[in-house]
Amino acid sequence: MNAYVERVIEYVKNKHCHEPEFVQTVEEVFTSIAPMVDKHPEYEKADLLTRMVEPERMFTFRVVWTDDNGQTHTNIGYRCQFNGAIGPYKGGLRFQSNVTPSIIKFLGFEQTFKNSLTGLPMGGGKGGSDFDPAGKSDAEIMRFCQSYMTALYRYIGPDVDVPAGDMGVGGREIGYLYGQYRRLKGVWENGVLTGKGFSYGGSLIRPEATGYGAVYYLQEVLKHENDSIEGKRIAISGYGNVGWGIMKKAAELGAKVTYFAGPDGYIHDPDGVTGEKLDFILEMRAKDPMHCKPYADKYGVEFVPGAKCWGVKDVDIYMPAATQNDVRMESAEKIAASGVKYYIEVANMPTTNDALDFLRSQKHMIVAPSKAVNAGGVAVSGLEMSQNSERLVWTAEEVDEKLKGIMKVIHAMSVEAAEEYGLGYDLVAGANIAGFKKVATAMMEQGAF
Ligand code: 2IT
Repeated sequence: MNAYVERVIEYVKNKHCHEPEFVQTVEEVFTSIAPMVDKHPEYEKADLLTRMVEPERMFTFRVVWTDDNGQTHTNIGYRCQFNGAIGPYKGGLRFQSNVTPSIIKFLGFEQTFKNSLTGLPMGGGKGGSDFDPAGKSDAEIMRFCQSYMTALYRYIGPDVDVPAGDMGVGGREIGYLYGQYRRLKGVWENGVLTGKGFSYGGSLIRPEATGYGAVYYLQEVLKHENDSIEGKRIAISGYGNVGWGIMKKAAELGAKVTYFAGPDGYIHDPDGVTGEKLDFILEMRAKDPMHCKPYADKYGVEFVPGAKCWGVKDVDIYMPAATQNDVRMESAEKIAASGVKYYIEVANMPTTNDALDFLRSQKHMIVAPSKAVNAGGVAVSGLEMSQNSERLVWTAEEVDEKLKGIMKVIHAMSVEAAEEYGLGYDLVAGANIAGFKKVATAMMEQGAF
């Protein structure tokens, strides 16, 4: 491998040894782009790669809020403004008790290359808090969001940094965050956040965009293999916003999700999650996000407690759509042994590096990386920013058409980038190289800082 790339990976392993997820993503991305660095010796002189692994800025802040019983709580807030070379920092906020600086940094690093892949002018950022929204009342969520925004509002803006949702942050939270931003600034700057409600500048299709985009990307992969989505059976993990979007779009296109896994085990529904079952999932999740068993009870289908559906044979496609490091070596071995051809990552970094390398080495498999597959979400966030700055509203059809086009281009760019370096149909390397290229060029042209 390229010696400069090796040195920077060593640097990150040593300097950031307390940030395992961040080290993991840097190693994955930089291993992929090594052949490109071979051809660009000027990167080393400009120390481009070290500059790329250090966020432009990252800060923490105290978020204090009072619960419904009058008890005060203190959480840690984060915002990482990772890379602004190609546009304002852009990326979601994650509210989850396991959030650490390492998780925020890995997500911000991934976001930088993902946003570049969309072709839209957005830099990379990420933020969040170790606040756990599970079991909190609506009023508690509102007070937390108001306190969070009070700490953050000076450092963001439509041309500065544009947060959105991620796990634990949906339309409700974005509403409270936006309300507080507007109250503090006294201006109508709705381009400061994306994923807003439609009544105050949100884009149609944004809630479904990540799941829909993932299925559109899958269609491009199938097309490449002279295959089609019609009749395909899909196993996914996660049934949040993203998993739900996959279920819905797959059903619309004549495929079906026949397995889905949650925190308590997995469901096998051979008829697929279609029709009113899609509404039931929303209800079930709103009542209790930790259990999917009620689905099996309601529809009389199989529920396997405490297990993941990795390795089941009666599917055509796997789509991990839950969270990072969901698929480790042990699961990857089962997936490879199942004979299933398509492994399409959806959640950010759902596969450990050793498991990903193993799956990519399987001759019978095609592996697609999350930073390309899930980019439809942030792409529609970019379209929301465009609508906000132009003070106009696009129809659902217009947004959906644009999303489809963007997913097509992301797949085509990845194919082209991999071919340019003689790597064949390598969607993982292709996405990394294509995403990296634009950021690298912009940084080189803007001088050393
Ligand atoms: O991981 C992601 O791309 C997101 N959570 C969406 C980010 C965004 O700004 O829409």
